[in-house]
Amino acid sequence: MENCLFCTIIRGEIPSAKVYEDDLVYAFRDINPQAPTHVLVIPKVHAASLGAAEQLTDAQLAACLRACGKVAELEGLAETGFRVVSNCGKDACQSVEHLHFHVLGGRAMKEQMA
Ligand code: DGP
Repeated sequence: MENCLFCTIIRGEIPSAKVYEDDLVYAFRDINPQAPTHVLVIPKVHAASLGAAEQLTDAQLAACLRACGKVAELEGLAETGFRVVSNCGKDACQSVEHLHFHVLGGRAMKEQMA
């Protein structure tokens, strides 16, 4: 999508620190990390959030989830653990309207999620 920030990052028009990429998914470091590891996993096809998941194929959605695990492995989090979060809409404080999964790790998380 022309005016979407993350689509612009996928096209390489805005620089990003790539962690992982395949045909369906791009993963890069969050500009404002909230944990020692904070990577965003996004589908290459635009969908605004999980609320618009029907716009993606099952393969595109599955690739995102698989990539979260791959990123965790690449970042050395497979043993210690990691958290995956996807904010959807206003109440969840979604600020970029392109579906993304935050992969967070590198320190012990709090039990409370919200
Ligand atoms: P959310 O609040 O769930 O919509 O998360 C959006 C995340 O995107 C937020 O943690 C900051 C990150 N972000 C915003 N703009 C950029 C950018 O230009 N580059 C990178 N790498 N991350 C960005």
